Amino acid sequence: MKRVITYGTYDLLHYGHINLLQRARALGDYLIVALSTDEFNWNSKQKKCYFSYEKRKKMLEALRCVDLVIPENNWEQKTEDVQLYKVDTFVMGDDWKGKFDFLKDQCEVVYLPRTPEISTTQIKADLKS
Ligand code: C2G
Repeated sequence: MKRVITYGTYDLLHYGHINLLQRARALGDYLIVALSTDEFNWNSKQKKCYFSYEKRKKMLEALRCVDLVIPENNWEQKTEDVQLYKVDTFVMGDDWKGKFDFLKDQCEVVYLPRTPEISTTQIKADLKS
């Protein structure tokens, strides 16, 4: 079984996220999503989530392409996660291109093109206008 992992906040889940998750899942047989906790988002990513971790987790778990959701508590856990979950492929959108190449000695590292026209920032801006 080929195991894939990806990381993110996934707040205001939108079709750009879904595109990424479906492509990530298609690279293997089992997709793990390491979901940024509220604390990690606030303390390390300066992101205030609209939906709590539990609500974001529930939405991701409802997706057919997602097999497991685990917490992302810090930037440093990726190496351990890849070992612990026996990950074959690490996937991120290409806005992160190159940032996680240090994992290449543990697993395949794949950066997928982002869905260009959609972002949570854009959604919030559109709702204000
Ligand atoms: N994404 C995408 N297309 C978009 C928006 C996002 O493909 N229009 C991808 C991102 O590239 C990322 C994933 O969807 O791979 C989740 O995006 P975010 O929730 O914004 O995640 P981010 O804040 O980048 O956190 O340790 C890594 C971080 O947790 C990544």
